[in-house]
Amino acid sequence: MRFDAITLFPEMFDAVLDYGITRRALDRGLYRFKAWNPRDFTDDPHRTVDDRPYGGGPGMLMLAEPLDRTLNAIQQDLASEDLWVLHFSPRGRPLTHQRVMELKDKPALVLLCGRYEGIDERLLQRRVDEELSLGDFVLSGGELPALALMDALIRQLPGALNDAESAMQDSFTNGLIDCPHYTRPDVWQGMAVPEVLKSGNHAAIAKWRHDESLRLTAALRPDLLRQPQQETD
Ligand code: 9D3
Repeated sequence: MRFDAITLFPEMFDAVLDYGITRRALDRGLYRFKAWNPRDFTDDPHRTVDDRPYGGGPGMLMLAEPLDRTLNAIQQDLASEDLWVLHFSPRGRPLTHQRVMELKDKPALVLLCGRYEGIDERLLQRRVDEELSLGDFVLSGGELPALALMDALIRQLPGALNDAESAMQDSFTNGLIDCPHYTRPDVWQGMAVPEVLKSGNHAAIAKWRHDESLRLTAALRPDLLRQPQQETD
């Protein structure tokens, strides 16, 4: 799988790709990543990527032309491969686990990250396949949402997780909130670990964990109980 990010801040992507599971997956050759800076596709001395909005108002917009040229360069770089262009935007559809699992089947994702007040609408109309949001709160740009999608997607690629990580993931993506977890010591600041977890009775432990998942889901996310259970893949 291949990711190409269009961003004014390419270094932001190091924050995820240099560490942990996402780094290990890169080392294992499970995906490729390239960041493209639209500033490199300008031809004026100031390397201008933004301008003021027609009609007035605060803030600046990203120019269509440098982004169009960047997309053309990516298209050339990929040769025949089919591009799917994602634009991260507050107006997009909120990202879900289900959509992450579907996007896994795309061979090449382009992650278009806006800054300032956004992007000239004509570029979006001409080049974007899908708009995604991370939720109803305001960020400063599309880079963090793009990184969130990459992280969510890369950990689903075959071979990205170790056996233990995979087993854990399988039992916990069932649409319920995870049960509580405990490690040593046995008693910490007067609080003991639930006895059943030390009983060695695996059936009792499994039942306790499931009951706790249901209890926490009902208390914290009752909305999850009213929709069909989510599948892992
Ligand atoms: C004043 C109107 N705002 C639109 C709701 C302007 C505006 C806010 C935030 C314009 C751009 C941005 C930058 N945000 C993103 O690029 C973004 C985002 C977000 O802010 N929240 C949740 N998901 C996303 S995905 C991209």
